[in-house]
Amino acid sequence: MQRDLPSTPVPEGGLRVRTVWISDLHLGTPGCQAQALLGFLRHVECETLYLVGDIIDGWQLRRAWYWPQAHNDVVQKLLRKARKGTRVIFVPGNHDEFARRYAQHSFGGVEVVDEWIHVTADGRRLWVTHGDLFDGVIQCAKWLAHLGDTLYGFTLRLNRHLNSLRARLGLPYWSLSKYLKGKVKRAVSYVGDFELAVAREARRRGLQGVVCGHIHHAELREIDGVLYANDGDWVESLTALIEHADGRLEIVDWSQHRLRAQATAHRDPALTELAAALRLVHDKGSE
Ligand SMILES: [Mn+2]
Repeated sequence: MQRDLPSTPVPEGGLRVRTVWISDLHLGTPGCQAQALLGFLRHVECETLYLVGDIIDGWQLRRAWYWPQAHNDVVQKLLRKARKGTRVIFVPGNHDEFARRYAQHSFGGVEVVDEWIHVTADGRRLWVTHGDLFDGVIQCAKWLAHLGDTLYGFTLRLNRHLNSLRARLGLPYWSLSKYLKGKVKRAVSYVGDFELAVAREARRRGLQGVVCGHIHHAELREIDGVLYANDGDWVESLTALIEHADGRLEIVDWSQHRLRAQATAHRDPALTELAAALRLVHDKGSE
């Protein structure tokens, strides 16, 4: 079905695009950067908005209720977009898996689906999925990565105690830290493994690419002949994936976008320079 871009005016420095994908908002947790997200939602108009999972963090809310006004505002803003003519499609993730049982239903104009196939303006078929189906065993190594970072010293001490115990039991020396370091190394390759697994599945399904979230790591590149796109998150990186009217895809880094927009609006050379410098750093970092 051909849809017209919503006629709602876009504020200065805003974006009018065909499609927007956002995920991993984690509403209901202190980590969610709701104000930045609100800023983004106010500055973007699109035909279709995909919510690619981990929108509301049901896991955290079950533990402790955290729901400030800004989080409410985000939900209201999303519903308002749906009312005003944007097609809003919600693909639940693991943190909002409670919504999966409502797949094929619609709430306040928001369509809930398990997964989706998006067709770009230039005819590419992209599988839209949160991506949690692919982490399986590796999640454990991810947890160990944090352990490796912060508790390395502790691990070494534990290692000593463990081995004096092992010695008393007549068992040979076994290096816990070495074991953990091996795990950490695997965690570093976690992102790569994840990307490869998701891309392969997209290809197996005969699609030209995939759009997912889950690992809080925005990315847009070709893997094994298919397009791998990850829209990032609104906890750490404040990123979204957009599709322009001609089908071109792009990652929007919202904090940098705002900085550039402000620099242009004020014609402030210092800000322009800062924006350019940050851009450089970011580009280097993403190599
Ligand atoms: Mn997730």
